[in-house]
Amino acid sequence: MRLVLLGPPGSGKGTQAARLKEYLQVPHISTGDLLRAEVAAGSPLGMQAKEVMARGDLVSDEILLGMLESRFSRADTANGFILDGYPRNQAQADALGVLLQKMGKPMDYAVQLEVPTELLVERIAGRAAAEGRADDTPESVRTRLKVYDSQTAPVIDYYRQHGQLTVVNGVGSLDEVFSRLVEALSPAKEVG
Ligand code: B4P
Repeated sequence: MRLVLLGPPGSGKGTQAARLKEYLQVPHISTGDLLRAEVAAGSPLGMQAKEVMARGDLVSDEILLGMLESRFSRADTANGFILDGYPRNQAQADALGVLLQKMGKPMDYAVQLEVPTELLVERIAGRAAAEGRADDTPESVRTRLKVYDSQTAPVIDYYRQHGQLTVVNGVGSLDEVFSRLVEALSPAKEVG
């Protein structure tokens, strides 16, 4: 199954994708994780991305598309993938459409995790205390939420207009949200 997980920062995309990957037996591709790995490795790409990410802004579309093409070329994506964190703007949504069409592998599902803003802020503050991620500072979180509203929310409307969107309530325990996702995806899992 080829699944795109959408939702604001803190909505649980990364958290749920880690569980869904076991359930669906397909790899979890997080553009945030790919970028953080580049930063940790100190690669030229990572050096370019580091500041942008810490501020909470989006890394360039060109870098993201190159990273994604290279990840999709790996054999483990043959039976599908869970894409988490991409697309984040309309240009990325268009690029993803073209890329999947070129590969002859259309997307099966775009799932939006819906969570109210107050709860997002609370969850990210919890992670900041536990993990100290460089972009979980209050200032960066404000920027990330603004960027989401202005650039990523329109992508959700785009998938809705194309009849490709499934909305899942992301409020509740990790198990509750996971059960809702499994239920929402079950017709697609049956047809493979
Ligand atoms: P991401 O890594 O995608 O970061 P994120 O949006 O915060 O989501 P994440 O998946 O990590 O968190 P989750 O909601 O699971 O992006 C980071 C940065 O990378 C971006 O700002 C940007 O700079 C760059 N980037 C990434 N993709 C890009 C792209 N396509 N284009 C350009 N730039 C890009 O979880 C958050 C917290 O909530 C966790 O602590 C978790 O434990 C908690 N939580 C989750 N579910 C919960 C629940 N049900 N109850 C309680 N807590 C819960």
